[in-house]
Amino acid sequence: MTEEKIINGFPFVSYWKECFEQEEMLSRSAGFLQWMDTRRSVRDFSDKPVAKEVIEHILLTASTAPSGAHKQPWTFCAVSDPAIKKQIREAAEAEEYESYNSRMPPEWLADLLPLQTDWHKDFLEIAPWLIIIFKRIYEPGGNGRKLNNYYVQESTGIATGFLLSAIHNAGLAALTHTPSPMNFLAKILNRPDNEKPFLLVPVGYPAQECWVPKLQRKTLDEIARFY
Ligand code: IYR
Repeated sequence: MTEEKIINGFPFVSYWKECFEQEEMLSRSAGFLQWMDTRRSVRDFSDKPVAKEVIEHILLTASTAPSGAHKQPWTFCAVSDPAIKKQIREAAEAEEYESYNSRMPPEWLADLLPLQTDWHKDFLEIAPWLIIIFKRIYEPGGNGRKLNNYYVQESTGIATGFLLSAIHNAGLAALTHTPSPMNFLAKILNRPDNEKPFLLVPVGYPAQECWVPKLQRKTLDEIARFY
């Protein structure tokens, strides 16, 4: 049972968490690794609809992420309206066309070759949902006052990680898409000045025929140092 008490004038609740014996901990951590390792960034989506309630659960899961001073400095815009998706695709493709043809240096283009990406972004109209994550760089405090948020970039990044995990857990696929520059998203979605686009995540079922690059993840030796 949750207990409550006041510490220095502020409400606290007792925290209880199920703990596991060593053996179960090992098998759970290995199982989660195996499951998360099946997540891939997908560019070939099916247009099969996904229930709004599923998206609501995914967004609420993302919003369980920790954040600086618990300010939760994020807004998620979930778009299923075909007319808005079309607008987003057209604006994204216009930026991406410029990027691929004149803005990205040869080294960057060479790094992207194994992914076989280009400026065409059909998935922005095909995927049933586009989730656009905005970081809230401040909170409007009334009378033009701006209230602080903290570690906005880190907090929004963590929430996005939770979002991607929740999408994967639901059995859906996603892409972390970064059209650059992204300001057109704030305009199309009519977002206020305190919100800046962070990432565009198409969500849906993978297409019946869906290909992803054959990638290798770094080994533990390459990513970790134990002290
Ligand atoms: N934003 C472009 C280019 C791109 C950049 C990186 I770094 C990628 O990992 C993949 C793509 C695009 O989405 O095509």
